[in-house]
Amino acid sequence: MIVALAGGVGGARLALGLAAVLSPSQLAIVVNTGDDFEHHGLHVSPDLDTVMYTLAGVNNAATGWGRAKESWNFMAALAELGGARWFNLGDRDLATHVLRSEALRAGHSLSAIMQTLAARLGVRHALLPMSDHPVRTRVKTARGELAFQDYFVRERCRPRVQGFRFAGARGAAPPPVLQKLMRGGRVRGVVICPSNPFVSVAPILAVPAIRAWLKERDFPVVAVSPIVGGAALKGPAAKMMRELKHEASAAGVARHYGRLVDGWGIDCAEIGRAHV
Ligand code: FO1
Repeated sequence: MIVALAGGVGGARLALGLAAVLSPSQLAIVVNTGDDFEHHGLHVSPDLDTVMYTLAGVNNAATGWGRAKESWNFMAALAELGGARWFNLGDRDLATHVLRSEALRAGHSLSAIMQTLAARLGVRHALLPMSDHPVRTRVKTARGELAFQDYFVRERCRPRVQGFRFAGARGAAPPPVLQKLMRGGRVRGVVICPSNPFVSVAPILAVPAIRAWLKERDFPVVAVSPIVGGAALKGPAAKMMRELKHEASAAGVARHYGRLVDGWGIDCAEIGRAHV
């Protein structure tokens, strides 16, 4: 069994590639939930939904989030009534948030809900939140601490970052299915997908049992660099690296992960740039 650790778009793309060559009994995907937040009374799980929609083949490739063939009547009606417009919820995507919020309120776990929703979209691989407990990425900036979506969407990643905090991580446990996998001795390797090291992968590694499991591992960890030619595949990873005084290169990412990673997949464009 291979376990992939994934965040947003970059993670979803590699997860799709792995799912094309590994069967559901050979691959499980652990997804970041640090970006999750409550919006209009709905529980939004951006990275889980991006991976789910991508594996189901219904993702919106143009935006990198939400669903394909989307319409925006809800947002238009929201604007008409004076609702907040900074976070766009498509009409099709809205169904996911409504059903997930309803099920969470009924006491179901996030992992059980995602298993049901993913199965209904025809996804057969295990899509596992890093925890059923809430973990929220908080972005420390020169303008104070921001909730992740406020930084990423409302402020469009403009504030200079000074660091991150993962509220709730200390008390968070992996979901039961993942705990069983971690104890089962069937894992032959972990792949860290080309996701943002700071806000997509770090929250997963902040779950104590996951970090300890990787530290005491008896299997290899391979990572794919999210930085190609000094830029991120998508999103603010390179900007964050520069603001945190890391070299925005595959070598800089490798130094960031240190001994947690045994082997790297990097783009040839990076070889000339890597100051190892
Ligand atoms: N990102 C944006 O930049 N603008 C949006 O309006 C937006 C809406 C949105 C709705 C649902 C969803 O699952 C994701 C959405 N995202 C949007 C992306 C989201 O902020 C990011 O996917 C992650 O949180 C970072 O990977």
